[in-house]
Amino acid sequence: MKRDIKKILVTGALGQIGTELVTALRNKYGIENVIASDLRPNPSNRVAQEGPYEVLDVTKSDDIRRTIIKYDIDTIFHLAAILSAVGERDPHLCWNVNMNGTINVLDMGVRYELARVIVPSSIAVWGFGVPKYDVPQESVLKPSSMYGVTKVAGELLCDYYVNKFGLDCRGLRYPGIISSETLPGGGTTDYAVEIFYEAVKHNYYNCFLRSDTELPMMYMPDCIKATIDLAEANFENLKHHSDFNVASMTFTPQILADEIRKTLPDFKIDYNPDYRQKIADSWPASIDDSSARDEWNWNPAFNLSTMTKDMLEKLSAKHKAGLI
Ligand code: NAD
Ligand code: AKB
Repeated sequence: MKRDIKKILVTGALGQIGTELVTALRNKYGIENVIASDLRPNPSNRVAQEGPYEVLDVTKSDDIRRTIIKYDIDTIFHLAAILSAVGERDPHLCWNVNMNGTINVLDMGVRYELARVIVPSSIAVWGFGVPKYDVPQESVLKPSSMYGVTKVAGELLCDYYVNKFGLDCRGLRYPGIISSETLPGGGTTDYAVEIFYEAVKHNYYNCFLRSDTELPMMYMPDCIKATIDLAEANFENLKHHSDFNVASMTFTPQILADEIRKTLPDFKIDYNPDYRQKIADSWPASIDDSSARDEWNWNPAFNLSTMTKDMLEKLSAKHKAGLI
């Protein structure tokens, strides 16, 4: 069994998190040591221009096998997935990519004795019937979305591979991730990213969730820090493996709009909830992340006000430069 992180493969690397995780990993481990992969051939995306990039469909285990051998991979950050909103529109696609993709990655992890496999989970593991606030690490997992079903099964599968095959597999339950680099790929928390783009471009946003929908969120720099910190944590210190709660901030669309108005006083918002409201209503508002704090010193840096200020600065600069 390899132990060190030296040669990394990132699946789903063209997505919202992948584009920024690949850059952070390349800064840390060296450009040539981080292989980005996704479905699209010849993408214009920075991660594919700056360093190694492979076309890799996670539902095809031969694609994964070929890439592990080609680059002598020892660590996989498995980000390829179908998120909640797209998953509700196409549940079979969601099941196929999230479940078959994950078991293919885990099987290759065992076969090639990888040092580590990191598989993100989500607040989507919860459904109705858990407390709305400070959901504990150990809690009932009864999601009502197909995405949530695959995330619960994915966590259980990863823990099974830890116990059955001794594979070092780790995962964390991200809240909604907010970022200014790549747009999100079809989730329920996407409103908290779209609102910033629309505020900067049009001073107006038509929100697909109700004004009082409270959800846990996290700014991308904290998401990247959490992911790399967990990947690098000492295995012996971990009592949990694939299901760490990680929290940062909680707000509603109305609270976020009020925060944006501190910089853009004329910003206006309307609320026209669609099918995503039902998914959001099934998720908790805040979570207890004391296990992550205790086991690998998790501690977020951003809050609502610092995140909003940073997002508006970054997107205003992009807008002025004609990039958005
Ligand atoms: P995203 O939708 O932005 O990106 C996913 C990427 O996976 C896309 O680039 C897509 O092309 C790729 N992909 C889809 N099917 C594939 C396949 N068969 N083979 C290879 N690639 C495929 O997602 P993200 O936001 O970057 O999410 C990354 C991980 O984090 C996922 O596991 C997701 O469930 C989890 N997560 C994300 C958030 C969030 O708010 N972004 C929150 C909680 C959990
Ligand atoms: C989604 O909304 O589907 C994701 C998530 C919270 O997992 N952002």
